[in-house]
Amino acid sequence: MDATVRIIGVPMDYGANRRGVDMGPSAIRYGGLADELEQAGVGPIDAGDVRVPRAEERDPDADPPRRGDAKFLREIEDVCTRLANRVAETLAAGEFPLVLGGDHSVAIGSMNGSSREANLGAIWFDAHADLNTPETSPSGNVHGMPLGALLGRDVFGEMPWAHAPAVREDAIAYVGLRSIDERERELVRNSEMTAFTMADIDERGMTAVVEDALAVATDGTDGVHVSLDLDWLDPSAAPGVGTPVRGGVTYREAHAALEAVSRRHDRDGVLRSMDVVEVNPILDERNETATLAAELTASAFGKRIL
Ligand code: B3U
Ligand code: MN
Ligand code: MN
Repeated sequence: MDATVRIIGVPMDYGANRRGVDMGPSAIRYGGLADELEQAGVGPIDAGDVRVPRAEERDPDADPPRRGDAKFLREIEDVCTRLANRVAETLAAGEFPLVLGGDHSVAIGSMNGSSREANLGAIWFDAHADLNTPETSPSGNVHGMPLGALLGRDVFGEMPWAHAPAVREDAIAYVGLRSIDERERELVRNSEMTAFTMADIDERGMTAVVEDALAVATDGTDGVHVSLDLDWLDPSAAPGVGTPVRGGVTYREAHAALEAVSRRHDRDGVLRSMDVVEVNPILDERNETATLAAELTASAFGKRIL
């Protein structure tokens, strides 16, 4: 990575119904992110955190937190709008935006900002498909909806802060899916996105799958956003997440995946923005998930064993 990396923390847990992922940015910094990035040969600038109003500060007479069937959607709109501006400004200054979540709803802001001046592809490293909308969500939690929002599905089509028309549906590739809601299954099947599940990784190996995902995400786009949800990993390697799902990728497979991203970036500079989300230090064991998040980010940016 030759650009200066600008770290933008987003201590938000509204999309996960307030469960502790708001402490993710601190935990990832404490887990050694700056050191790791330096070992990758990257000069990071820590821009601090985007302000996330605490739920306790809300006007008690304001609308209830639910709007439709999406919890805290108004708060998420406010944070994501400001995050999108920060990401767009970072890119305009020739720097690389690295967004630390927070729950996965922050990707709505990162990708809106990153796609303002570019057609954007994406790689979605996640156990979940995150394609729900308020109409299909079983939980009402917006962290299960960021792709539904970005692609303007259902009510999100009328929300310009959420819908990002320059995010190219046919240039989004999932890697590592293994937990899809019943109604979401058809949505994924009928979408233009490419889905590589855990079964694909079992059969073909991580490196081949990620190289294919990169081919999808770079085809006809100006750059690639990498969205790394730590619940993509097996809970034995990353216990500190809100919704662990067993049968995930191993520690070594995860590094291999992000090293493949980095190799491709070295060849043709495809990476444009990244977020690292869903680290929950309350549920973690000795900050190991946050430390892994820092290490995997360094692998994506060029850290090598030798
Ligand atoms: N698909 C479920 C569960 C979920 C999605 N993302 C996370 N959990 N982290 C939902 O609530 O939409
Ligand atoms: Mn997710
Ligand atoms: Mn997930």
